[in-house]
Amino acid sequence: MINMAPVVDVHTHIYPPAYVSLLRSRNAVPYMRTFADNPSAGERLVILPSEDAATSTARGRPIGPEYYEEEEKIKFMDKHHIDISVISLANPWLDWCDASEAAHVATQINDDVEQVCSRHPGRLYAFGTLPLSAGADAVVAEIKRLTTLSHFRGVIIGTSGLGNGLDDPALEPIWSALQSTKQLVFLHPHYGLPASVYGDRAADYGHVLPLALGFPLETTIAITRAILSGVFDRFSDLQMLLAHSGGTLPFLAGRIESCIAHDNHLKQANKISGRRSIWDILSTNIYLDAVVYGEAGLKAAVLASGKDRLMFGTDHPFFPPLDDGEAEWVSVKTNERAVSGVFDGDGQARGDVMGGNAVRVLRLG
Ligand code: 5CU
Repeated sequence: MINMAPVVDVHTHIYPPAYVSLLRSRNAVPYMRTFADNPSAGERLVILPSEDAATSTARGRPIGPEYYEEEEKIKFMDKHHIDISVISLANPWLDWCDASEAAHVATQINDDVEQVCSRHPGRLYAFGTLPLSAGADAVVAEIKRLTTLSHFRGVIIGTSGLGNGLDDPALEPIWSALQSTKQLVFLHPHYGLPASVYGDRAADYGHVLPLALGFPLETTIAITRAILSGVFDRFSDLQMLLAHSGGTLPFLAGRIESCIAHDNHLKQANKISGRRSIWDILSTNIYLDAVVYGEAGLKAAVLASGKDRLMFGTDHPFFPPLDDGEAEWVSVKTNERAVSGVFDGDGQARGDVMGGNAVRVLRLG
């Protein structure tokens, strides 16, 4: 059966103008700058903690209009036959922002993004930015305000929450507001793992270790802490979309569940019986993007959460081709090919993952 659903990209970032101005005004991570000792490298974006210490080609990454110009997003969508994108501010969001300024900056960025979406009717929707460094009251206020902006369908957050991770009791009013306003939480990594785990030769391998392994493990740890602390027991209607197919959660869910069942500390604290299982949470509260670049990872995601909870994404503007900027992006084709491979012979499911699920869940169009 042919599925006529539009193709929707739920994992696609932008740094709107207000954010770019802030990055250009800074000298500490995150910042954007042309380095005097390497001007031919052009303007560089330095966002990851490990990037600042690096030298030459590993120091930041080249940044151009594809990171901040809306027309570049539309061109990319057209080139890759993407009908609708749900754009989100890229990491590290406002995690670093001074508490006294974060609420104002979040408002400015969300208003910027609302305007961007309005200029492309039917093509762009968004996940909002939250002023997490300003504390729970400011965050709840922005969550409520987002419901008055017509293109927002949820929020993007990093793994640090208010600074103490996603098992922090101080997040409860935020989970409550997100649940009651029915906004999807797009959980995305940024911090990776401590640099020491990558060893002395990590810089020889560019960004591979932090991005390929640090990011997914960071997401896995963050969501597991949320689950262990009972967030989904207390907020049973809260819905989250996990970046990169949940990091490694689909693959490790069985092991986590088994460790819980065999943990004497949890037993003594009476925290084992009555809790919801990870499998139940995965199939009820968790959506996974299909940004995992291979069929094995995607099959684990389907087995864990179900084909009706999986949504295509690209991670644009990250992972552009290294050589031919005009070509279709290998990173995008790899994800598309994985979806086609896993749903070979099931056109309905392929179409749902490529866009139908996002249209239904995010009320697009
Ligand atoms: O290449 C990278 O560093 C990144 C990043 O920072 N954020 C993201 O979403 N994808 C890739």
